[in-house]
Amino acid sequence: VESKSTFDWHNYHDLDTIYDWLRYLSVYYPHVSLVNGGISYENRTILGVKVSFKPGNKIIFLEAGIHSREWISSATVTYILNELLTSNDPAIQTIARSRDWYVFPNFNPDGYQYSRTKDRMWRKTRKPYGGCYGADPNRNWNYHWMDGGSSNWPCNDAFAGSSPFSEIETKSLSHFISGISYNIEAYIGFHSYSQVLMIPFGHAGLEVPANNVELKRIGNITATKLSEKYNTKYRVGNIPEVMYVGSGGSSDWVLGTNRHIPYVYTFELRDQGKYGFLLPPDQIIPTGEETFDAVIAMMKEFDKK
Ligand code: ING
Ligand code: ZN
Repeated sequence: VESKSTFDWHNYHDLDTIYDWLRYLSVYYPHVSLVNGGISYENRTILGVKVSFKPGNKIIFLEAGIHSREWISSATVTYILNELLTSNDPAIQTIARSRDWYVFPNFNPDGYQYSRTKDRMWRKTRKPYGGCYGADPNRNWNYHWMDGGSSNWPCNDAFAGSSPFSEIETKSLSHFISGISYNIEAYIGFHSYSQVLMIPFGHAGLEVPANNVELKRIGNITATKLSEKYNTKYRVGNIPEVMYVGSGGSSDWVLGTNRHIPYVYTFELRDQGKYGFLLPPDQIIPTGEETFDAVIAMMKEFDKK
């Protein structure tokens, strides 16, 4: 591991480059340690970091890259992670150090590398299913599985898998999350694109969280903060309200089977379709800045309780 990092936010990076940077952080920052979320179908590690400044903190969990073509998702959480560790702003330092952070830039490492090298628009895992490849890792979680907005046809981009947790990635990550769930204050997922801040649930039952009103109130404050720097407008609402019905998503499982987790949100980052998944790299830093501002604003609302 190099003693100085050359990682940057002017371009998107390969999985190995992201993972090397996480390893670098774990060596040179005493509060950072590596965490292993499991192993992918093609035997890659699902690597994350834990940032812990003091014992007893609640956890903010950042999930990114579950869909491989949504490169801005991974880039944004690495941006946030870097800010948490390097910001000189005392107010940011205080709030960053008041939580433990689990950051996973690549929930779907096989898909990410496939999107980097073979098919830029790849979304799913890479497990073979007859003649087609991959299940949608955001349709494969075991809560209201196959209850709307997912497909049982393996060639479909929203293929739910052969059974709940048929994908080693979602199965192992669910175990990892279960192991820390009682300490999680907020679980925040990142997708692209559309500029919406989503609240569970995504399944067809039109279920809403017990604290739906509070989640919407905080969501609106978060979106307002996000718009301040670059005037990037977000819509806020339950998943079917602001996107579409989709079942078996990670956020449905996280909240549905861990009702003690107070705050579960999913961002659909930039843009609104001009570039879509091919968001130009010169938008990584602005997206990172506004999204970090938004996450901090959200946490300030958590603190008011
Ligand atoms: N959007 C999400 C998707 O998986 C979503 C929206 C989130 C649906 C959570 C269901 C549950 O389709 C993208 N861009 O992937
Ligand atoms: Zn997605």
